[in-house]
Amino acid sequence: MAILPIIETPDARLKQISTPVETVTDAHRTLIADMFETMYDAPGIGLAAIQVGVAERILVIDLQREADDTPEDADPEKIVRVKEPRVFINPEVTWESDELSVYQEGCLSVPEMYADVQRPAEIQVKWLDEQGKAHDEKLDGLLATCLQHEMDHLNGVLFIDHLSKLKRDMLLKKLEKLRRSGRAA
Ligand code: GNR
Ligand code: NI
Repeated sequence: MAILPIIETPDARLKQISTPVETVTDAHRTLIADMFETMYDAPGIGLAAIQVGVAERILVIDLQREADDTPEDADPEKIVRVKEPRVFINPEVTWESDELSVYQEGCLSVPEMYADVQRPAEIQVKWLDEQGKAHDEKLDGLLATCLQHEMDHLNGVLFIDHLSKLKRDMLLKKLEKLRRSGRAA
């Protein structure tokens, strides 16, 4: 297993359209294991292969929600998170709700910037898992939001592309300033 470097905007690779996986191989499964390790380390709740430089339609998600029995005043270091790793290969949205939901999104490729994004609240999605097995499910909540964010990456789209040019340029300027002021890496 390995923690891979995460590509950040304005790297042109993030604009690439990723290609479908024809057959899921051991090499893909190794990449997926490395993607989980990279995502947990970041930390993040999702990661698309292109964010580690691989232009294939593969993404991983783990919402890592807090265990239901976590006390309100729990020490942040000790909060137990429920691990629920999910792999999506060649995901396709076949239906989306008219109802929208707004979520304050962030992205490991646009570090430390956050903005509200509106997306369909519910989606019907089909995909393959790491064994090549087909799935078809209706998803909602943060999982639907995160999956749409990740699927955007497969099409070269970042969450900031959903904002007005004014707002996007503002966030990119802020990020540039943060980098100049000596943000690590
Ligand atoms: O860690 C992440 N958090 C997040 C929050 C709201 C909506 C989407 C995301 S995905 C992001 C990790 C990432 O950049 N995935 O591509
Ligand atoms: Ni992202």
